[in-house]
Amino acid sequence: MFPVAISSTGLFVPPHVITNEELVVAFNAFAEQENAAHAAEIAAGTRQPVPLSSVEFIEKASGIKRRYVMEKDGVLDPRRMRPRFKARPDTEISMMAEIAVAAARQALERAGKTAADVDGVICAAANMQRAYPAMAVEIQTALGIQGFGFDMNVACSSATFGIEMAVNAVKSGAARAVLVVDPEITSAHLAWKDRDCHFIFGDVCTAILVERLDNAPAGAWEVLGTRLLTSFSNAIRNNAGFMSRAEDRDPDDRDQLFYQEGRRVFKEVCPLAAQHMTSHLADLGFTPAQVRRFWLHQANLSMNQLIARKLLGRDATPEEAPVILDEFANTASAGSIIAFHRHSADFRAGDMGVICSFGAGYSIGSVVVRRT
Ligand code: CO8
Repeated sequence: MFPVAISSTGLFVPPHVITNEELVVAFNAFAEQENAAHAAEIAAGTRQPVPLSSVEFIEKASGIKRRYVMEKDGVLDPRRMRPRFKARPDTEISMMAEIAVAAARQALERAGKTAADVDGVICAAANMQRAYPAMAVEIQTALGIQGFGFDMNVACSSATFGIEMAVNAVKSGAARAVLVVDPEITSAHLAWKDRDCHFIFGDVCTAILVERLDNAPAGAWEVLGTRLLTSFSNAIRNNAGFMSRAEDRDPDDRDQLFYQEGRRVFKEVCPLAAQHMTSHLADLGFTPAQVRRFWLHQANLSMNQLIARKLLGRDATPEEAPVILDEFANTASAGSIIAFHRHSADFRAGDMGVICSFGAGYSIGSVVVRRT
């Protein structure tokens, strides 16, 4: 068995920003347009009006202030309310692969490595843009990596679950190094017309290079342990899939996009995530108090504050549980990795931290790392 490290991370930030103000103006224009079109039914009481959204609610309920997206005009067009992507011919790199290659190149460069040092690519994300060929194979080939690639989806926990797969491959000697990439184009499966969730998500891509510790650069992050947990729940779902066509479903049917019971998720997932990290740390011989930083999944600010309080028995400082969702919103599996990418340079050798994701499934994944 080989000791394993996270050598580096990479981050692709999409070209467009949507502020809460812009988002709410577009949503409210859509709501007013819908309500005007159905004024008679609303007056007759046979239809509920679309309620208005507000910047104050979004910031207070979630902590989100803006999000990055691959395309914003379609999202902000009240007659459309979804991104406008141009279909690419099969001869062109696909969008998910393109942003994954950008994040992966940055991770390789930061570790001083090239494609020749890597044996595999795992594309781990909450949704894949096609059934096959696997996104990972396209990304692997575009990067010039010899070896293997495969896709996996555990929603918001895809990245941490992907890290565990990569760690196992490197630990066993099956691969010298594996790149985990998390291209999250959440804007294409978010229900922008639903006031309860239209503000939640943003697009991004992260990459993580997992290597044998003896090959990793100075300052790499030794992986002390990984732990995964799943427990089935209908509280966060998206029913779109290859059977939708056979079911004569409309792509706009509400259940063909992200939907959730947000309050229930909040109540059920917070204790699970705190318990998961506490028991994972205990089995490695540590307590939460010995951890310098928790890079938590970024879904909701109060959720992270509550989890950190359950872990530490007091409020966490911004240094102990850094927040990036104000800038990025919820980026599904990429959130905890962005937090790690942005807030880890100040660690000294020997400092310990935990990357933890939680989300649909339910799924929880934790990765305990120590700076070398
Ligand atoms: N503007 C104004 N008012 C609003 C709005 C709005 N936009 N939305 C709701 N309200 C109103 C409601 O109607 C309600 O009114 P009333 O009290 O009169 O009924 C009131 O505000 C309160 O509503 P909620 O109870 O719903 O509000 P919460 O305080 O619970 O906040 C949140 C809602 C922010 C959604 C919160 O519940 C939350 O963040 N929960 C956790 C969610 C979470 O972590 N989900 C994880 C999902 S991510 C994942 O696993 C990956 C999925 C794959 C990615 C999908 C990409 C698209």
